[in-house]
Amino acid sequence: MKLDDIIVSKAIVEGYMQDLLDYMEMDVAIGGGGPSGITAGYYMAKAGLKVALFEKKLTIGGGMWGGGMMLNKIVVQEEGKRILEEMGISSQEYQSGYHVADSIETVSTLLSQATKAGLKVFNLIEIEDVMIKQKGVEGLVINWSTVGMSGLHVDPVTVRSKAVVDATGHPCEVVKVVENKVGPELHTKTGRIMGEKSMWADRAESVILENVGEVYPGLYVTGMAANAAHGSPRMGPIFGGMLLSGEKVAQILIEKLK
Ligand code: 48H
Repeated sequence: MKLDDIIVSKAIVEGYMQDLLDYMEMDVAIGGGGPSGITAGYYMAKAGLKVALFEKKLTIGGGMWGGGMMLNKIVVQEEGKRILEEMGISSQEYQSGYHVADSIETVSTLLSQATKAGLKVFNLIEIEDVMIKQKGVEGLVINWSTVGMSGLHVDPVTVRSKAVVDATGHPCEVVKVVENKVGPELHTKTGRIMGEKSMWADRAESVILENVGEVYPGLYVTGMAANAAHGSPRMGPIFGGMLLSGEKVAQILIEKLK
């Protein structure tokens, strides 16, 4: 077969633009491609919602690739083992209730399952703002990550969604944007981002599911962003809460939107 370079280029440009146009309007837009965002996307896509995930980095997987201190293993407690099994991720029981999995297998399998279920992933795109109208948050304002990195003054574009999920981890970037715009109106105890507290895995993992939910009309939190918004501790390299909180936000939105 004789190859035409221009056909290769056209295939990429047309294919990408079709996807982007298709996702100008969707049910749920997820910000951040760590374990909680991918898991949320998996369950929502599986339930038939139209859902896209926007990740500012080249790679998807957030803080999971490096396990604990670059030792690429993660621990999942008993409650989260069910999700590892559903995804087809292998793990070994280290001590009763502590399951160890390979972080590379976990990220790659989660992502594979989520995209096969119908989650659309856009990498290299940064969320720089949200669209707030009468109903609350009604979409995301996005730009190429490289625009922000290079400090270029280039205006973003906007995508519409019925709900937005902040899965940006420790910095809870989307909630931060909303707090900056609306002031102390968040559905937290103080109306503001309360900030993550110091390491306490047991407490962090037991409160995370209570923290998952709507923090402003149309804006939901999951994963580490949920604990950061509500002032709960961090948990280190135990990932059951990330998987379970992704599932929980998906359950809330499936019930609301289906
Ligand atoms: C687009 C963005 C933006 C933006 C950030 O940090 P993550 O892995 O998030 P979680 O909550 O799924 O998982 C947290 C976990 O990895 C972790 O850090 C744990 C358990 N820590 C405990 C501890 O004690 O340290 O992923 C968030 C993703 C990243 O890939 C970011 O690049 C991305 O969000 N992101 N994407 N637009 N503005 N901001």
